[in-house]
Amino acid sequence: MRRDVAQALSYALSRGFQVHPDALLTLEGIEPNALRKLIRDLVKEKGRQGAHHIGPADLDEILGVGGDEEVDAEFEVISNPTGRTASGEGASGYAALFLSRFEKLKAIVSDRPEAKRMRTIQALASSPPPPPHPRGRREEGGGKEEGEGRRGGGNKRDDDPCVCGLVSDKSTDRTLTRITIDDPTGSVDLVAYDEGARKSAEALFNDQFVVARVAAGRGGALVAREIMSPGVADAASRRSKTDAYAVFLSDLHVGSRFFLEREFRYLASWLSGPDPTARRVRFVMLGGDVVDGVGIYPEQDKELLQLTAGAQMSKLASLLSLIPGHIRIFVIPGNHDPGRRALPQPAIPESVCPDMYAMPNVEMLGNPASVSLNGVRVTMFHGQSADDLVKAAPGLSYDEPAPVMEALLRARHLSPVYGSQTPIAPETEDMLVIDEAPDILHTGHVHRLGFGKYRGVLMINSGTWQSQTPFQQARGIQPDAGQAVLVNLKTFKVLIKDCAGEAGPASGPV
Ligand code: D5M
Ligand code: FE
Ligand code: ZN
Repeated sequence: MRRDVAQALSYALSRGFQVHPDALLTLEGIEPNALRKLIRDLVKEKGRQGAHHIGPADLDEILGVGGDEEVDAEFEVISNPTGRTASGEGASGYAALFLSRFEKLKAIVSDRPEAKRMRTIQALASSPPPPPHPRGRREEGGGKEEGEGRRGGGNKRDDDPCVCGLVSDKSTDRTLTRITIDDPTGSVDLVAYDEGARKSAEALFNDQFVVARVAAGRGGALVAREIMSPGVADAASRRSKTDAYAVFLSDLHVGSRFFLEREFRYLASWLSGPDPTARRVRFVMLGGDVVDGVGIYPEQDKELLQLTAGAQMSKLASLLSLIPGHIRIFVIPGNHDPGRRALPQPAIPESVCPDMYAMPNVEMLGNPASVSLNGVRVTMFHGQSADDLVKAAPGLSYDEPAPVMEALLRARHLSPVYGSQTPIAPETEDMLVIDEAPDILHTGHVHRLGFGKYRGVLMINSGTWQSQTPFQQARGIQPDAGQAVLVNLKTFKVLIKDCAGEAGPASGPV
């Protein structure tokens, strides 16, 4: 217990008061300076009433807790895979998934300038662009770069045809990068020579959607002069009219011996307390791995306190019930949570957590899901695909989540790589395409805090509430644990509530 809380308690006890344990939790959330005055006022007031018991309701009354009335708390679920999953079978199922991916993304780029010059791969093969202008080649010095050779030749870049498709192969050597892209009409090999195109080609992920501006090269080759990922348009983000806050958390891993229960309780009591920011919090977003699960990795039971998924979920429900009821809590699953493992994941099923579904302020959603909070569009995704991206791109790492999130927004897909680590179900609709750019993208999974802005999208990777596990230690993963991320939905200012630091040193290992 914090020293000042212990002092406040002994002050109340010395005057013949009993203090309910839940009231103590609230006291833990009050700043030390305010606490002394508060306990004296309370003892005086209750003494006048002839009562000698201090409960949570007394504190709520004196603190005026219940949230500031003038802060809006409107929400709407915009997209949620629960009840919409309709997996196909085997190869034909995946063909339908990739067709859906292609069509959705082609529609997304249909308002871009390149769209006017878009051809199908079949049309490009049957009437390829004209060969490089001879004079241009001479000027380039022996035609060392076919694509660039046309520059001096008078052919305007605006005339180049474009194709789009999903990347099915990529290879790179000293002088060029080759990519193969597929659309429903066929497949084409493109080579990228010049620096800009090569850089873009090298940053592509397998199975991601891409647009290429092409020209004829030597010997019938097709040159990619420009390679464009769909990305998101640079738009002003939608904002809340009032100073409502959302708290972003993920990877609680309730059930694990390493779950930071004390720090989480500290956060819940802070949210219940008088702090002016806490009183404006209206939403809590849980980005998956809410429990540690069962049988997720070998010999996991040695690291568990609750040995069944049901017991872990009940424990989570009891902890979430410490968060005031006027705060709405959104929960999506991650790779540790009960339910389907392949993306998109429906919500954690009711059968394993009836008490979560019974809570009036909890919304159980699938992964990924998008919600509007006071008009601000938030896309939540656990972030499993970070494993694939970190493996595929030498420039990306587990330590820095923001560049990984940016790569997802550029690809306009939450899990572009098929057949690597992240399991993806053969849905007839690809629900992992980012149909509409969010104002906030929230991910977790890598257990690190990370923030960034990409074209007006606020990117938040929200760390963890689990201390370093033996697996993470072996991998050199240093988690950011017990840090709550708060966002003012009107200003988009980000605050970090360091619950690990403020809750004080742990009393000892569990
Ligand atoms: O992920 C916990 C941490 O471990 C997170 O930093 C990602 C990392 N992780 C998860 N799976 C792997 C594999 N297979 N290789 C390397 N790193 C991994 P969690 O989902 O909580 O177990
Ligand atoms: Fe996790
Ligand atoms: Zn995870």
